Amino acid sequence: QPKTPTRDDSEFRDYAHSEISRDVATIKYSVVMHLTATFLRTPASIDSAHAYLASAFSVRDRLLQRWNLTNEYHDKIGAKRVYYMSLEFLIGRTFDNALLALGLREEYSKVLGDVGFCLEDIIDEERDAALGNGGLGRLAACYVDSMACSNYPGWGYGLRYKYGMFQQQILNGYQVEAPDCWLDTPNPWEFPRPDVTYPVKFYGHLVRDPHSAHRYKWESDVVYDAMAFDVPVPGYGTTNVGNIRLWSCKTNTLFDLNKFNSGDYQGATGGQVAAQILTDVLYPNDNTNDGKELRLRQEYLFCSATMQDIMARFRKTGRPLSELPDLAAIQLNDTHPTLGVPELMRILIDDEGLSWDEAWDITTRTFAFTNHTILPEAMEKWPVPMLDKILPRHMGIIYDINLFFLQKVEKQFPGDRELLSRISIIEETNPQQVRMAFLACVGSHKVNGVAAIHSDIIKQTIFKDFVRIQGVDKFINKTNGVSPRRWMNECNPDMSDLITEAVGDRSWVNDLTKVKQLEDRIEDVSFRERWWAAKQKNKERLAEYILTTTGIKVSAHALFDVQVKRIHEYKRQLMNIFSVIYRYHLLKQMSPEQREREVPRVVIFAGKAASGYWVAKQVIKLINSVAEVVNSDEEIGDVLKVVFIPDYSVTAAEVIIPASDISQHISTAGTEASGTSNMKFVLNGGIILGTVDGANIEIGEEIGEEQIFFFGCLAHEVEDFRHYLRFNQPKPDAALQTAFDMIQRNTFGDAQLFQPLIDAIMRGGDVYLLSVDFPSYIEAHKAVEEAYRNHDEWVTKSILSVARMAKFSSDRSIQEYAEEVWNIEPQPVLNCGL
Ligand code: CGF
Repeated sequence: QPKTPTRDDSEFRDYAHSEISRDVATIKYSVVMHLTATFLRTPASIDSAHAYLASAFSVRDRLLQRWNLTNEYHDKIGAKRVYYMSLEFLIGRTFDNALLALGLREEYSKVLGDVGFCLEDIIDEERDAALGNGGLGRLAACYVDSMACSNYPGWGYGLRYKYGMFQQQILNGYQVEAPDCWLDTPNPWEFPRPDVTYPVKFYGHLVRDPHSAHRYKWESDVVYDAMAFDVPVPGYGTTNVGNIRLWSCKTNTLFDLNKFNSGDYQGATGGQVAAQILTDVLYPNDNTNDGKELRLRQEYLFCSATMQDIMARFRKTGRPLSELPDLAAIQLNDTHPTLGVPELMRILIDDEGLSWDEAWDITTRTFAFTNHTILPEAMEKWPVPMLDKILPRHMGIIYDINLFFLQKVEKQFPGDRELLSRISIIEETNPQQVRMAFLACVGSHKVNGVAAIHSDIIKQTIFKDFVRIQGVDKFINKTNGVSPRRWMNECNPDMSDLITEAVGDRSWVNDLTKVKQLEDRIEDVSFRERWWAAKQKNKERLAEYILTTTGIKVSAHALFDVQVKRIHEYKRQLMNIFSVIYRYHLLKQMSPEQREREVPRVVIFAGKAASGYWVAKQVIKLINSVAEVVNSDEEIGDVLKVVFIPDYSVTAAEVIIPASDISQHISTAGTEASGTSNMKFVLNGGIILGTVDGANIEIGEEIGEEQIFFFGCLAHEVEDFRHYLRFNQPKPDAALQTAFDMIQRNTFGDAQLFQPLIDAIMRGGDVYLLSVDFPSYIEAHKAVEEAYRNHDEWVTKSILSVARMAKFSSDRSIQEYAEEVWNIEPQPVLNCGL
């Protein structure tokens, strides 16, 4: 071994550890340097796109410096880290978030102003990082934000999709999907790591180790390289910077020079194309599992690279493998990363030479699993033949995991064959299927749901037998939360200033329990007026946004009634639009004087439908068809407007959510695991109209039932209603029947287009119970309207709600996970260097 010369690195260290000066002149210099040296701009060729890029790169310099410091420190002290494995991270924009975290917003505003740009316009140059479908991916982004802000050593792991969530266009009322080429322009918020690359095998065959019953050598020619990109996650008001490590399939090593030399140009690049496809696209399905082979390969590439990386970091510590769970906690965000379990087993047994029992003990002490849904269509299952072909070694490990598990259960409950077949990881269908939720459950030491009701439901349904077998303590609840940085401080500056005034400083951004102090201001007339003015300003901003995105002019003085989320039958946008139709009918019956007395309302929808989800797409079409008729009805004018905002995204949500008066979270009871937008709306002073479902329930408990409008049947009643409707024709009330009649009379265009939506209720068993909940839904709308007329009471509700929402900070969720699941501690790097 050649000896590395010892060098004095103290000077490098000093520079690396001392913060780049925060004064305006230094920032200006760094922006100008990036403009000229990174982007080759001359003063004449600077445009706002490059002003954004250069500013973002200069912010990134600071983040990366802190990134290094954070990781160097956590390595040095041997801190235990949590690894949050998620196939989705719905990050949105980073620039503004980073400026606020670093406390440099004013400085950058000045710098950009000095060179003729307005910070707000520059912020608008950034494209969303939309590497997620909806709640699950956004939750992951909030969680890594909270880890950084609360100084927990934690990383996210995910995939760097070349095409994120598709762009939604509305053409003739229909959703049309276009690719999201978000990496076409430089992405300042990632740092490529060619030095962090791992080979990932697929297919091939196994050679048994003659010395061990459990060890195999996996031989395969299909090997792809997964390369890391690090995405720094700014910590607000702390030096700590978190990280999301995203894997991308590297293609350059797959160029076949021999084929090229022999003239087979297509063949020469064939391997590259096959590899690249692996990390090209995010599957645009929320709450559905479509079982595509490419998706399985994506999942494995992700899991293998991640497990190899975690092991490489662990090996550097020199500690024995049995101590892996003392240094690493791995959280499975849904079942998508579950192949991490057999992959870690494979590494520990085949590469490290551990026995099965040693490996299993380490694995189950390391992993924990979050379930996000009980919808049957979302349950991930992989056909055994497919898994066996692509990952022969893993299929073998899964068989063994199942065998040992079933043997244990057989000992515990001798002779209960029914039980064995219910809990088997392998489902005995034709072909057999691997039930990923069961594999995740068996391979983890803790399993949690994402809201109290949901955690109870999973214990009574999919994991009922597992509770009996493994003990109830393994199954816990961790109610979701959202980041107050993005979902209050960043997206609602005026309301945030008022909270800061009430609290005395801005510390509530990292400690949401302080918003309680808003209650002291509840009688303060000037405060209340300014509170309402802030809401009004947000509504004007949204009215402007609606005008530019849809061409529809709405009055900011109307009640803003918002339902924005993925379009899904269980979320019941259809029930909402039926109620709009009914309202339209009522308005048409009224005299102009009567209409004058109505509360004017703008009903706002946004959300994407999975590209193959026909019903959801028809719902979008119906909403747009109703909008067209209502909005052009001069008799109706501003009393009712209907808007479908296209291309819902994190950035759109940041404009829409702060502007709501009421928001609708109206899933059939028991179907929405938690919801997180419900939290965001209330944290922005909006009121919920919702069912007794998901986190709505806990929000009601926290803020008081006077602050929330509940309606609809309860979760425990759902099965009885469904059973009844399987054998009996639904009986729509007069209001719902009116909506059906209007559609069927071609009021909103060709009735045939929408008949299947009505048929699903009238002939298809009304699975989502629209006919059951509609009467109480209409009553709840009336109650909302009455309450809104009493302006003073409404403002009180709005302030009280925010004041009592501390529980729904993702900081609280992360602290609970840290203490009860991961066993990790905050490790601030404040006194180390910077
Ligand atoms: O996860 C969801 C969301 N649609 O992504 N689930 N999944 N799968 C649930 O449906 C939401 O209720 C939940 O809030 C979210 C995050 O846990």
